Amino acid sequence: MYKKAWNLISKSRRIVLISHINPDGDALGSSLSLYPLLRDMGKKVTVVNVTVPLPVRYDFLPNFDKIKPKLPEQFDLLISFDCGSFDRLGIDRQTVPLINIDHHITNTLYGDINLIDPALPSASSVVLQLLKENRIALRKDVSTCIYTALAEDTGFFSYENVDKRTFEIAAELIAAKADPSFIARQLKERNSLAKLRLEALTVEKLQLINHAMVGYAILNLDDFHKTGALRSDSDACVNLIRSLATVQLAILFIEEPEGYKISLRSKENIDVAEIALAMGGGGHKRAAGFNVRHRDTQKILDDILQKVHL
Ligand SMILES: [Mn+2]
Repeated sequence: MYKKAWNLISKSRRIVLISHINPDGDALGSSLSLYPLLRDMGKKVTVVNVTVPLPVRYDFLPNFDKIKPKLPEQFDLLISFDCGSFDRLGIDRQTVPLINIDHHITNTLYGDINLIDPALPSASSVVLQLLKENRIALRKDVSTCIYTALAEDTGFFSYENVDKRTFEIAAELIAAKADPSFIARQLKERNSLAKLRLEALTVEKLQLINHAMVGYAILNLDDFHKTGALRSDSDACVNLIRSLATVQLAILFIEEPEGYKISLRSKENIDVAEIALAMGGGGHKRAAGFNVRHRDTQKILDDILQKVHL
């Protein structure tokens, strides 16, 4: 499959690299990682993410400023990154071939070629595998993007998806000039005051139920206006809820114009991917999410709790 994918890439002239809406470090890192390589192969490459504005915390990634919010007029190959289902790309169906590069266990295999490996800790690790299988040499701009995506998706090498192989991948990337300390500083020590205020508000609004094993908070549109925080800042908020000692399941309701986005995080005993999938979303065992198109938060909470055995 990796050979077949690279053959298709080699044959294509105008390539679009696209990642999921409300992108995280893996989405942007993995899509940007191929940009300089394909461009230097003489391809016309466009990196697309339909989210505006993009989370600025990733602005240190090489070629971040090249990301466009819209598809170009013409292209002959689409490659998607870190995206479990086609609708999360935020674009219409296309007639050109699609290579789907991902590691979500819930991936719907919507590509013509699907490079999916749920055993890998990041979509960027699947990209690395693609490069290795095809003997493409790493370089600093590429390894920086792949490492950033890996660090973000493993909670800086702390989640359950971390194993010996994760560190071997990291070591390869560091050997190819990715700078762990530089990347960690960019991601961890450039918080906005707005984000810290949103975190404070989350703690203020935190509700604990089921013997404090479930923690949830509801962030309204007004909370984002009031603090000036971006939607992407809410990832840190749901992780903050999970960080409480008693919490096994963290739920964050993020209000949207037509309903809520629900972010789920868990510790060792609860599979939130299963819950999210049952609610029409997807994700990983310990981090997943879904969307609802109504505002009955009590019903959403009941639906979630019904699927959990505490
Ligand atoms: Mn990912």
